[in-house]
Amino acid sequence: MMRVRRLVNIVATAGSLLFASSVVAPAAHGEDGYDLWLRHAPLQGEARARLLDLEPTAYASQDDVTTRLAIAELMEGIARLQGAHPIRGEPGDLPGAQAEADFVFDCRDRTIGNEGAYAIRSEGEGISIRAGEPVGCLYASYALLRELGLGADPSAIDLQSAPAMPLRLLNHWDNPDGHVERGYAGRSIFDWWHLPERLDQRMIDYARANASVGINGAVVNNVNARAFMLEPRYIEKLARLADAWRPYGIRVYLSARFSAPTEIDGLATADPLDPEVRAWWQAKADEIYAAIPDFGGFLVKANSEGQPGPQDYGRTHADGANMLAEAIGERGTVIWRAFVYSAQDETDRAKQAYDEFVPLDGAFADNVIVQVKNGPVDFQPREPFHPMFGAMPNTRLMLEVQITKEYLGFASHLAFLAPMWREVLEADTGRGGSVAEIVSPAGMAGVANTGSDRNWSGSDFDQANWYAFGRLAWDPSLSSETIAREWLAQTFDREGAFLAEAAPMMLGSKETVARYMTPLGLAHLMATGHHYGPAPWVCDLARSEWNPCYYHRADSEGIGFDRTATGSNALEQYAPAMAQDWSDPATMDERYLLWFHHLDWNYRTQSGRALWDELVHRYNQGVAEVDAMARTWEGLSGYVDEERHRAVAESLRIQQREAAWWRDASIAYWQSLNGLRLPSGTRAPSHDLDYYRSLSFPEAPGQ
Ligand code: BDP
Repeated sequence: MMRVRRLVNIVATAGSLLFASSVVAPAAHGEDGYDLWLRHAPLQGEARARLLDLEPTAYASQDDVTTRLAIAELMEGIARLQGAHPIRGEPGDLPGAQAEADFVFDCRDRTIGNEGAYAIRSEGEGISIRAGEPVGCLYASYALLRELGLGADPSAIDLQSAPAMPLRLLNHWDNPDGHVERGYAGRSIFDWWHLPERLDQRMIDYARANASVGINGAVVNNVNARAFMLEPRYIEKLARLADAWRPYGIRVYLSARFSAPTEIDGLATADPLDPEVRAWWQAKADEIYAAIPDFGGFLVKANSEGQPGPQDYGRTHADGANMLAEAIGERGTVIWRAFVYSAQDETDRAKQAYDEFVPLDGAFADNVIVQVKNGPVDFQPREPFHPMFGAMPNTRLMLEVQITKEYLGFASHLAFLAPMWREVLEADTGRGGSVAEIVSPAGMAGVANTGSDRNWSGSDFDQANWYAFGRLAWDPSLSSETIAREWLAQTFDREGAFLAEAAPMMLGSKETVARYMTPLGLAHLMATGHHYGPAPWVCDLARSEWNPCYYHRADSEGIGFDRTATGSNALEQYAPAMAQDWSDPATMDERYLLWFHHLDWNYRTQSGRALWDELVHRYNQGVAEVDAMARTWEGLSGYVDEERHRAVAESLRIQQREAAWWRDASIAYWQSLNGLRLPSGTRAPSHDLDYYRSLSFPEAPGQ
């Protein structure tokens, strides 16, 4: 039914509430990316005409702050999609009537399921939104806006969804002084200095962005934690954030430094079996819960890269985790990281987490989750999935991925990470299911890429990785293509011709980076410390496993890490079927070739080319693909506002230069070892090896 649209006041009634917003002129500034995927740009043509049949009026059978938000978000979003420019008004007190509303919310429908589950259906002339809990209604509002924004017919909506895993968390590696470890988007978004009195609007916009993709918690400080963040003054600050985020369904978590009792209160030990230490953590947990009743829990990096932990006292990871779990009790969760490797262990860094944790299976308390990185080394452009997945059937395991691109070109290289995460989630562990199935009772954590940059993530395309993380944690079966197209349409333009060019560019981008940085399963060839740029020649750092040479093992004869039975035998940590897949270089997926095998330079690869030629071929392919991406983007200027188009084009120019640098520096180094000529027709490195070795970037960000 076509109704007369009120152009001055858009009124939504929610039970006994009136929500009003007024139409204002569009803001004068161009697009700067701040609105992320929540722009709700006006629909055009038929899709717009269909949506104009609905009036942004809503009714809800109950009143609570999250339901109000769900309504406000939906009403505002619908108005924007219809072409109005609403600003939010104050909720008023006028009674509303269900019969007059086009959007009817029931956010306490117990038949729908737990937490975020929802059902949205076109009914009569309007749309009904039902959820078991108010946060489900909030997720439903965002889902409906997404669908309508993609052009769905409002009279044929039928959406049901529930989160695949309970914990969908961002992990911020933000320090209290505002520096972000591995952050490439400016300073931290958390203004600890001015909290609790001053709450930046960004904290609300952040919660909103997270909720819109189903993220339901944030660990707000670096895993390399400062003990003082557990002091009372920080608990106050944290409580203010928790209050601001609660309506959006975002719980706060803290990284806890294991030695905090000694550092904050001068206890003689942090031994987890010491009664005084246990009492300290108990009191600390009680203090936090008194201020933040829904505090999520602690994340702990222990006995890893110099962090304190239970092993300092001859205790195990389980002893440490269980002590904290007892202090927290049923109120929250202890998330214990499995990212550990020891300086004393001469075997293979890729094997160490498994060796330390798998014997502890079953020893962790029920409210402990062990958080495992996607691969066994460290967020490399390409790694096989971590062998711990599936190997600890009596322990809840959570998947940790890195949204910030420490090893994938920072914020200047375009690399869409959904395909990488999908590969891990889909991987069949051969031991009770896929990685997605193994982690579904626990969840997924993403190391955040947010910062104070106006566009949040340092580049427009890096927003897509934040978006993709949330969408996959909600539903790991979503295809990368679906996610890419959704994100592009909401962020830039819905035009089919635009999506047909831009989506494939995104989908191949991560593999492109792997080709020009670490082709054929090579890993960890980045420069020391900041990890910016190539330095495969570094062989003299104090700890062997900090050296690129440790990973590539190249010499005059060959290259690669032998992880078969003749080498470290890391393969045996996988289920036999998986180990089998990777054991024969002649038949395996060659993207993992040199991760598992050490081969002669003249080994014949599956293409028929010698290994050396194949390596050079892949470097060149990677560089050519970046050039193609830059051309594709150039051709899309008609679809994207000038400001953002230019910003992406400039990043692509950096990526073109750096991809060539990666290729040339790497080839020059391998040639210095193998003395081989370049395959005919190949362009020689622009400089000699000494030049590449002499480059130094002490100011590179994120260290
Ligand atoms: C490495 C990072 C380092 C982190 C560490 C971790 O270089 O900054 O502290 O991971 O995950 O990749 O703990």
